[in-house]
Amino acid sequence: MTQLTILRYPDPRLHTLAKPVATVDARLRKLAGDMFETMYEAEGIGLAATQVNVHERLIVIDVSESRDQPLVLINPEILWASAETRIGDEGCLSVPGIYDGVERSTSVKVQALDLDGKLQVHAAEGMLAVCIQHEMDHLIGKVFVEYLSPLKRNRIKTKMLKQKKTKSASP
Ligand code: GNR
Ligand code: NI
Repeated sequence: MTQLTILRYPDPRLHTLAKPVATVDARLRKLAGDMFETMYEAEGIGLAATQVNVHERLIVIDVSESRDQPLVLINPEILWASAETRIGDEGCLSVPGIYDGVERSTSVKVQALDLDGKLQVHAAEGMLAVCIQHEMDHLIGKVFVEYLSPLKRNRIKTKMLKQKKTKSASP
């Protein structure tokens, strides 16, 4: 297993459009395993391949308290999203320390391949529905701060760039 490096906003690579996964093979299973290790270590509830600089449609998720309900979504597509929405605070491993409200559908139906290459349909609500929508945005190069006002987004950008400077300057 290998810890992967998570790209930090405003890294332009976070805005890359991911390509569909061509084949579900050993390489992909290894990548999914490494993404779970990286996500659990960072105490996140989801991670999109985009965030580890792999531009393929692959997401790993675990929204359970007990951290023992891993879910892999390969080539995910939203089949249905509820008209009912809710504004909830979101965070992102690529934008550490920032939390703000984002409006999302409260429930979604999504189809995706699993690690056996089988097509599965998932009905999701609550935190899982939010997480799926957040991760699928990453695959199209979208970070949640893009839903915030330009003023907030620019403040976040400046804060992140300052943190980066301090980090590279520290001994
Ligand atoms: O760990 C995460 N928590 C979270 C909280 C609210 C809404 C979305 C998320 S996803 C985030 C992990 C992450 O950045 N995934 O891309
Ligand atoms: Ni994120």
